[in-house]
Amino acid sequence: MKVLIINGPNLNMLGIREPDIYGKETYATLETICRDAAKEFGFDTAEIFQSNHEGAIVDKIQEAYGTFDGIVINPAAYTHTSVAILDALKAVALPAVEVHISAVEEREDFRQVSYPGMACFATITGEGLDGYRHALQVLSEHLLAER
Ligand code: CA2
Repeated sequence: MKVLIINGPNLNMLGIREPDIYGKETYATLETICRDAAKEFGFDTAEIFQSNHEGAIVDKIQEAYGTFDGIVINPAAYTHTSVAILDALKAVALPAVEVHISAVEEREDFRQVSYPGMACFATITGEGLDGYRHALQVLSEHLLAER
């Protein structure tokens, strides 16, 4: 099983600013959490990709077609704006889980819509960086049940 983990804009700043919302852990820690959890839940390959550019994220999702079995995605601010990322997820039709570090449902009105989430079979919010471990567990269970 191969998983692609995608992180959107500014998540590379984790641990540097806004620790009250996103915690004190750095992006490097997030990568370690993802690699360890991917192994734990039976993924042979876990590629972790971060970009601040919408088109680069769309390109990466397209490249996943035929290469990866599933996607875990935190589109960050593009969550609330990007029909392009939604369309890319729909186009590749890979099982995808959306993850957010914060409890977006308890935040501002503009965070109450998720376009990419409309193409995801599960959404995990408000669990901090552990949410990525949870997302990988949910994706693994889904892929194993599909076999
Ligand atoms: O809670 C999440 O994971 C979000 O996807 C994070 C996004 C936000 O726009 C979404 O509404 C919810 C923001 C990511 C920015 O990350 C930063 C990390 C450290 C310092 C500043 C920003």
